[in-house]
Amino acid sequence: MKIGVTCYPTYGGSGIIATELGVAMARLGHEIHFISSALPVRLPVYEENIFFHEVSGLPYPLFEHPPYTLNLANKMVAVAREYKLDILHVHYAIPHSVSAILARDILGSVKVVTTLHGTDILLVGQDASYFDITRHAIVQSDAVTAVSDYLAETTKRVFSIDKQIHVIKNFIDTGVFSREQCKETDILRHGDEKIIIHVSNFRPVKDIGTLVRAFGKIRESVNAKLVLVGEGPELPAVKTVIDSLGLSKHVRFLGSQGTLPELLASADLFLLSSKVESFGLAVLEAMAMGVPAVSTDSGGIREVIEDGKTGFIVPAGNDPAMAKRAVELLTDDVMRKSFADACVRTVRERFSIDTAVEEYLRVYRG
Ligand code: GMT
Repeated sequence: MKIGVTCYPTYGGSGIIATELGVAMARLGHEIHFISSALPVRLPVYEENIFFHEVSGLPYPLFEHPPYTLNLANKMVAVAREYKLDILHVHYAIPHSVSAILARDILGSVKVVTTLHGTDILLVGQDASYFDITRHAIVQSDAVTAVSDYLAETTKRVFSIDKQIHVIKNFIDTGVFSREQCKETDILRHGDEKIIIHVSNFRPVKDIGTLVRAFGKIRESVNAKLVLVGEGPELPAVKTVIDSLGLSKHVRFLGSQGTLPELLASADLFLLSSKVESFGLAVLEAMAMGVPAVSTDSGGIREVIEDGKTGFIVPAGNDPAMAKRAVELLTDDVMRKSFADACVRTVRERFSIDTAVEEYLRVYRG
């Protein structure tokens, strides 16, 4: 098949899923055209069957807000015509799905598949300023997928939609995320300290304040270091909280990193404190590396973590509960090893990339 893929190119789970899915399909012989504002961060554009088309628009003084959605639709039309695309697969309802529907109106033939990821539904799409356009995008897509049951059910309820939403859970390429693939598995540790890691795009929804306060409580009984990976708007505020709690010398900020498997492999525990999370791909990546998580009970996280077996789930905003579970795991080597083994097994059995690719291809053909 010939497939156009649109995603946010920067760090973030939806772009990662779009990229890994596209690459896996290209390796099966499908022709994959990424149509995006920049090269997606993990895209090996040199590989066979992978193409990248950058969206750009004419700057014009009258355009106080450049109409990217229109430039994207226009690029989708051009690429679909030139390469005879069968499918436009867009990750995120807003604005990618709207652009794809407009492109389909112009082209008349291409099929639009929309994958819902998270805040396009859980936060932004529900705002009055986006509600009707988001609903329209979902209803008008030829097929819609969601990354968790929670997200599919929430979408149907919030937007009063009875259309089928195919749930295809996020997945892991264990050819990349496995300890066997790592050259180093202890690059973060000094001495006998425990390593706690968090990876995100540091937005308000991640509630990092709760995570940092939990870390402060963990340090009352465990010699631990917190490693924060990623970048985002909340980082300055996070640094202020860390300073005010006197934790600065126990926290490392690594920014966005390409060596994620190695970093995860050096951690003992992953912490996630989100207020809402449709899935929590970062937790699944940690699990693939044998790192259990303590996470808040935020939406789809129960579809990823089995409480008491592959991690612990605590109420959102509750730093004492998060700290208590973290200390349990960090101080009990036998428990941590058994959770770690269960994590790796679960990822291989329930979140394989091969199964996900088959499911997406079935939706394309549907
Ligand atoms: O919507 C977002 O918050 C951004 C998005 C992203 O690109 O990282 O995250 C969402 O999609 C991921 C991949 O499907 C999920 O793992 C995240 O849980 C989801 N984020 C939220 O629901 C907050």
